[in-house]
Amino acid sequence: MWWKRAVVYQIYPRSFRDADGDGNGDLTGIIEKLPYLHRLGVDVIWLSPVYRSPMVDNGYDIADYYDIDPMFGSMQQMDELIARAKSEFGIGIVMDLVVNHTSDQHRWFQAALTSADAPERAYYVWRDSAADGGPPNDLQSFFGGPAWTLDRTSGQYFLHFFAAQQPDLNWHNPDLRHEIYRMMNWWLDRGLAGFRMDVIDLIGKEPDRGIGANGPELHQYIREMNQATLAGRDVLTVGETWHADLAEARQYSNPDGSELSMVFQFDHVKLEDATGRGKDERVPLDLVQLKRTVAHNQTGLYGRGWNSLFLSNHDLPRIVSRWGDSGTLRQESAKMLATTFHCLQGTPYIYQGEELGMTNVDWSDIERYRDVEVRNYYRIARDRGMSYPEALSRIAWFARDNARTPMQWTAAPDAGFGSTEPWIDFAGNHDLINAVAAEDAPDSIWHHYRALIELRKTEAVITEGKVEFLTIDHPDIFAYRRHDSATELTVISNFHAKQITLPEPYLSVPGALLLHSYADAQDPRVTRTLRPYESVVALARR
Ligand code: TEU
Repeated sequence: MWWKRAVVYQIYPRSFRDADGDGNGDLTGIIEKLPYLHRLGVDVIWLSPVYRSPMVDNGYDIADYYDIDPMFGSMQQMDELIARAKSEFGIGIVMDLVVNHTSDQHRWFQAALTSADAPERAYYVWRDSAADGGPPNDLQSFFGGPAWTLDRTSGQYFLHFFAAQQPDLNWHNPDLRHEIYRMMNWWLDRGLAGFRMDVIDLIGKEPDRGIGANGPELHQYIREMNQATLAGRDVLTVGETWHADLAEARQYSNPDGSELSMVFQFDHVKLEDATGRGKDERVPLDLVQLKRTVAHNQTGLYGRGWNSLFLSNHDLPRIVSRWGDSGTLRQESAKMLATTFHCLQGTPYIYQGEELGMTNVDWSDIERYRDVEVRNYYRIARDRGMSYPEALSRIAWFARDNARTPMQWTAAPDAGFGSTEPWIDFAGNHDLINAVAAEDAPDSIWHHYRALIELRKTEAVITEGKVEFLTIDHPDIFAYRRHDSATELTVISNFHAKQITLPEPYLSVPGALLLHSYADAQDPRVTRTLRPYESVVALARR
């Protein structure tokens, strides 16, 4: 279970590095940047999809699982990436596995459209219209609007939980499942280190009963998949499960290895759900609720499963803009957030640019956004009468494009991303925020991430130690202890922009300070205060 000690770096290929100058990132660009990732210290790259795709959802709509999209390169370059990452840098490649749905351009769906008798017809989910001729029921797409689209030729509707160009696969069909396992083995045999499984909690769907996530046969399929593909291979598997509570997460990450290594739980990034408000509303962070949520899963999975640790991905706005300060305290707040999550138990995931403290965009024109989800949201909101400024302000807060602007390598006009106009605009601050500047500055966010990764490699307590949450009701401080028989590590973070008095119990925290979110590293036990976003790690040997 090497993945318990691993740190994963997520690459969104289209926005990472454009080596061939077509405005889109590519595999050659990733190969070129392997030394950078090695200097940061990561063990695994999770590559968002690079398969052949019409790019309605930037590769999450796959037209051919056995081919690389020409936008990204070729199968030969993919093999080269897998081989060189491993042999030159000891880095494993985890591919995105998108098997809840395909692209409507996949040959299975094309065959299904051509003939209602084609075997592939049963790979998808078809239903007759309701009595009024409308969709079979009112299931909604996660991208807005009905989850059913009419196929005029057959007069039947097909299911799509995402865009209409992403028809859902029917996992109840054994031939389909067999095809998926064959494909997974084909990739694993090429030397992959594992899979990140896109919306895997939807594969047990029962649309007639209105069930998307956590269907009755979900875990049966995961176990079957495990037996057919993963069993006997030492790989990292992580399920993207927006609907996994603690009980579900335990089942997926059962230490008996019958399902997956771990899952992404999203409770901590969708706290607003509990307030009944949407992700398009600027709900301030409820820190106590965040701590309760994290503590619930940390203690609940201890010894009974495994956590993933993340603050960002390609679907979420930039964390420093959301929970930190994207202005003057950007460095301090980004380091505080990273420290707080990286010292918990689990496998940490870093999303490209997070290690630089990249920020949200500040766009006042809808035309600059590229994401299908944003475009659908905009259309529906405007149809319902929302004003243009209101729609834009909401989009600026939640848009996935926030995370998808080109990676900021240098201060040059093209940000070192590539020499032509990129497919999506720059966030617009790479003169200040870029990898070259970050590597050059010893007190940068980048060096802080490097130090956190190194600390994980040297201190076993971070992987295995017990976790105990401290002053969970405190409105500003996120603090916890990790301990084993040899070591005690304490993290104390001020999550807010105001200076506070360090509460009494923390004055006697043992050990030397290893990490600090401020460049001038004062000891809060001496100053008796925590400055805005001040965060420290103390380590004591027993
Ligand atoms: O995301 C699943 C998912 O539920 C997201 O649509 C999420 O609700 C939304 O992005 C939050 O803004 C996965 C992929 O990570 C995402 O990029 C894909 O668009 C989606 O599946 C469909 O494959």
